[in-house]
Amino acid sequence: MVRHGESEWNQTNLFWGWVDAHLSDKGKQEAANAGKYLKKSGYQFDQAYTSVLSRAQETLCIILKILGQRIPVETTWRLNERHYGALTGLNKTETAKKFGEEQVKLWRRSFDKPPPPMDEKHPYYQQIVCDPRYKNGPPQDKFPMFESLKLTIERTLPFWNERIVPKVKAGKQVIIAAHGNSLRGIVKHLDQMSEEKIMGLNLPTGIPFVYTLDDNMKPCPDGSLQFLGDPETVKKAMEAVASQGKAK
Ligand code: DG2
Repeated sequence: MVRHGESEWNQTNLFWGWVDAHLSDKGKQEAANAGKYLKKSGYQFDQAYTSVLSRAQETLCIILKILGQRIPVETTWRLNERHYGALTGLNKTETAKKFGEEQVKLWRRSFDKPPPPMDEKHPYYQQIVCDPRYKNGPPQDKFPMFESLKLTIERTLPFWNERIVPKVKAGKQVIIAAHGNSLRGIVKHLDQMSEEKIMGLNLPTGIPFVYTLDDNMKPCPDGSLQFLGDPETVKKAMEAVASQGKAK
């Protein structure tokens, strides 16, 4: 699995959610580094999965190009970033100054406390709701206006169980290029992490992590959340993501 490389909005520290964004130059470089690391480690994949958002698709495309692989790619809104509701488009530091770091941490990392909903007057409402990439779902009457991690997991897991699990059980190697919070949801599920523990997990951009699963789709010993990268670099990248919500 890999969280997409830095996007233009990660760069400017905005809540991004379902707004589409492209990779920044740094993000393209991160994706290329991820591809090189995977190649050096000997990875080859049979099937790829990604969200309907450009930053995840561009990351996958760069990685597969470096691996020299053309494989089936399935895209789904169910792997999208969580919907950040009314926070979408706001600067994370400014939001922490206005509402306090604790509140922003709860909005970003709590399991079930959602951000305030996006209403029809929100500057990104039309762009998201009318985007043709959502013509195959979610259904209009269930179109989210906000999502907590809990709600994100509830719409990601059906795809995991119905589309990804059968491939893995058939012995296929799969790669998932998605987002900080849709991937945190999958990690929480696989590692049966508590609500408290998942609060402390910040996934860095563009650093792949590997799960090796047994026949019951449980992580094998040492088969859980193995980052492909120098541990010090991974640690710093995780801390940098956590500190995006500081009021500094
Ligand atoms: C970020 C995650 O999503 O933000 O929507 O702002 O993975 O698509 O860049 P991504 C966003 P945090 O939950 O880390 O604040």
